[in-house]
Amino acid sequence: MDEERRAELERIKASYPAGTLLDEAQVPPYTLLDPLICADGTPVTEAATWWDKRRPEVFRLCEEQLFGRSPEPRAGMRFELRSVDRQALEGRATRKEVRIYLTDGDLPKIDLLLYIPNDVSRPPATWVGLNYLGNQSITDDPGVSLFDGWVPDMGRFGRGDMGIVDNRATERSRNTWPGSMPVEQLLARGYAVASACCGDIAPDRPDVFDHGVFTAYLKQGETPAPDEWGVLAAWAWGMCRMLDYLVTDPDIDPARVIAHGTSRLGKAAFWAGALDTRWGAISPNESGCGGAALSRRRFGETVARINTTFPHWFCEAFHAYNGNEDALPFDQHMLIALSAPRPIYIASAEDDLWSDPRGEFLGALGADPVYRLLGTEGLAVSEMPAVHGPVHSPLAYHLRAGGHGVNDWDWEQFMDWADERVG
Ligand code: GTR
Repeated sequence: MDEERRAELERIKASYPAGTLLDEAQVPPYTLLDPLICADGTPVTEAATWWDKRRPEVFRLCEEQLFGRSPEPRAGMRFELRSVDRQALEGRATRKEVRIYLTDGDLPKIDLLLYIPNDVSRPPATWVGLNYLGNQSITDDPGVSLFDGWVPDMGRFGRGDMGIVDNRATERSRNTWPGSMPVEQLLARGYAVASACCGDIAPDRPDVFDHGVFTAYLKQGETPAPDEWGVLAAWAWGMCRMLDYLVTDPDIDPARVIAHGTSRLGKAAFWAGALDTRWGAISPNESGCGGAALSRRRFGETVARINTTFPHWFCEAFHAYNGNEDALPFDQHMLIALSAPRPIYIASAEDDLWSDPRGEFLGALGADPVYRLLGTEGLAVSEMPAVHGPVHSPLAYHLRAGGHGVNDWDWEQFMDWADERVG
């Protein structure tokens, strides 16, 4: 490592809170639970035992002690096609706006934006990902409705230029966050794209339980029980309601719908994939703590840190493991295994130490035996690959240069892999 890079890494490390474990040599010894041993000690040697016995156990652990249980959709849930333009984006795509009513009333709802490429010979695969600032923020298409709900004040993040005023999206917020779901690139590669604002499902703030989907299930002032859903589970659940619509739309292929998300939305994408096996593939990028990164390593963001900074994200039961990772009856490789045998792409960035890139790789590696048991090639490597050396097996992994986020290089990899693995 040259001097310049060493200094850069030191700068990155210094930017994290004091006391954060950022040195591989200091990772404490830990024992990784075997995903293929049942709670009663029975080893899982056949796919049927995974499906009938072990997967339900692992699912329940992650459900009751990590994300929290979510309810069945309400009777009365329905879809309203609010607009269709078959010549959107200069004729390149069909644009639909669909409102998903989650009860028989007007609220709560999710406004789904869908683009389908026009020049395709069969119904395409679809990438689904939430956005932060409203559907208008991912495209310059003036036909997209402005989001009408609460969004984070970007000024607080030094981004007063993103068109958010008093926590509302204005016209100036159009196309201010295009990278999160790169509509044009995905369409150009023959994919459909669906998105909705995560804040439409549940605004990312501690008083969230009085807002969004929670209002259909909780009374004002009530909070979920310790094993019931937090915000990440609500986002995942909302993605599944988007899928409920998508599988009814004849313009896309219902068997090839991919759950994508970066960071907190990557954690949600994981849980969406676990909740609902109709997702054809899962793409969690830099999902870190509570996502792909093994909690027992305590590297970067820890369980205590995430539960303190974002007390509304996971279920309350998860807070019992603050500073007590070895007591967890699961680790994140088991969350990853809930997607098996469906293709999954776990991606990290070299300088995103907060997300623990090595812990994310080890999470993927820990899920590999389940993928193999279910008859796939799993993860094609057992050593962490070099920067920009993507591994596009069914259980895929890459490490990108640079920091936290998602960029064009990431998306090129995701699409190359999906071309091959999702068809
Ligand atoms: C961080 C959080 C991470 C990750 C990230 C993001 O502040 O600690 O777990 O979710 O936010 O979503 O960008």
